[in-house]
Amino acid sequence: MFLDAIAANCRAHPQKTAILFLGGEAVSYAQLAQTTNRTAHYLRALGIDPGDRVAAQLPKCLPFITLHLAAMQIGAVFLPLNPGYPPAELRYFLADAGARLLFADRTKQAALTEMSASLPALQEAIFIDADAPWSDRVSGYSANPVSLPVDPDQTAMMLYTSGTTSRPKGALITHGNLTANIEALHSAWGWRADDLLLHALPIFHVHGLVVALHGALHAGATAELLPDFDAAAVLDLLQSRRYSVFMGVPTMHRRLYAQAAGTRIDLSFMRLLTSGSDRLPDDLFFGYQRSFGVTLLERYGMTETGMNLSNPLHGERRVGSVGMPLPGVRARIADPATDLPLPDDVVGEVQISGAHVFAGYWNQPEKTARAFTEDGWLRTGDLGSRSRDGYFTLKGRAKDLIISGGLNVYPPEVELALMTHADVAACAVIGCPDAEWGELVVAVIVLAPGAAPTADEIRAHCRDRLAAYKAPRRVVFAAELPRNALGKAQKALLRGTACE
Ligand code: MLC
Repeated sequence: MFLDAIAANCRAHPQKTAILFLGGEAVSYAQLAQTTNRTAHYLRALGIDPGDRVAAQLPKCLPFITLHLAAMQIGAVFLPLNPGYPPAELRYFLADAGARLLFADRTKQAALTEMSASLPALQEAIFIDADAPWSDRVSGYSANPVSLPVDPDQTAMMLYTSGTTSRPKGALITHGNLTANIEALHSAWGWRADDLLLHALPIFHVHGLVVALHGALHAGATAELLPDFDAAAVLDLLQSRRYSVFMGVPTMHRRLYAQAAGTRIDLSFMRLLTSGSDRLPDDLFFGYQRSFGVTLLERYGMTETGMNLSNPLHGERRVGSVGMPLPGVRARIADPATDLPLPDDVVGEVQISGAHVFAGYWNQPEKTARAFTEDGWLRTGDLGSRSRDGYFTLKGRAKDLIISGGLNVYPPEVELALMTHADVAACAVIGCPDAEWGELVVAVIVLAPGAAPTADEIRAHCRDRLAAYKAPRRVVFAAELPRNALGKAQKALLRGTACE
């Protein structure tokens, strides 16, 4: 399993750097193993049993990583949470998951203490100073692994994804899922022990955690972590430290390309530059070839599955395509109405099966059942087609979803927040195309009679209730919303009028 691979790397080269926090501490494989083991004992001493949910709303730091690995070691369920969630959103995740522990940044203590005390399942909220040495906190515990057998079917992580019609749901990712994913990526992308990864992604999503960080640790490679993405810093580092691997979302690649400003910067020494979490625009694919002398490798995944499809490491990386199924992954294009497979070159729903596909949604048997076809394939909600030679191309979404900067935003969630504003009589949230962000969240609002709030007031209202990336970038006031016979807002029409 994935954890066994890390343990083997610790034995094979204990002194090698596993993780370097750029501008901060270096952590060897031996230190990572020891700190993880001590943290596992610490969690046990706090009363954490297999299956208990351990939540972390922390920046990119060693405590986050060791809590993640330690929770998995003892069969607990790790629940990573975006530090940008305001208390109202955080409360929902903790309550829904029935989290027993929350680890949060010390700076959040005042804002979260009262909320966490109101959650009956939450035994304790532990506030930590992410910069203080984590080893101090766990130094009193044994450095040997906790010997609790962990089964591949046990849940390792719970990752919240929003829904088109409901509040966010916790996707249950098992140890077997993680292992299947990482082994597939290891062979498809040729991960090597001498790889050097520049990690500039958030660490609480599949992309940054499972694809990038797990990938490096599983290979026994070194991951160098930046706390945030900054295009100038990343471009300098890629050249000066000669990384072999970098992974990003299209918005990051757009900024790196803009940073190069048309000059030729040779990155051809890099082994692997990937793009994912949103579709890669063609001009960026070609722009990278011209500016950096590299061909981006585009791949396709989702929270519920990790990675599904990828362009090849060797062979044709096809512009506009997300490639072919990874080893162990089965992918098909099916008619979304009947779930019957469609011929090549016909657009239908992308459906996936394999050992990497999640176990279901936490406490949501009906939603889990709806996510799968009768013959067990996962309905991704993404539309696409497959070429005769096996390359998949995404063509849109069957679901009402906006992707902005590689983050999924579900319009109904934003609409719910907007409707709690007294001045909003009706609203529809749409995604408008944007060169940098892919799409921007735009709210079209019909005001209550006599109301005259400013767009900034509306945005501030959303930001109090939702993470900043979900808040509308633009607010358009309208006299009415175009509606269909069923009374539903016609978003396709709105996109035509409200997106400039
Ligand atoms: C930040 N903002 C966003 C945003 N990110 N708004 C919309 N969409 C986003 N993705 C907000 C900020 O809060 C800020 O608001 C304003 O936009 C400008 O911020 P910024 O400083 O320019 O943004 P930055 O912090 O640089 O973030 C941009 C980014 C980041 C691209 C680096 O969004 C990012 O790291 N994206 C990657 C997301 C990711 O990892 N996705 C993987 C999901 S897993 P204000 O109001 O304060 O000015 C998955 C599966 C798979 O999808 O296949 O990978």
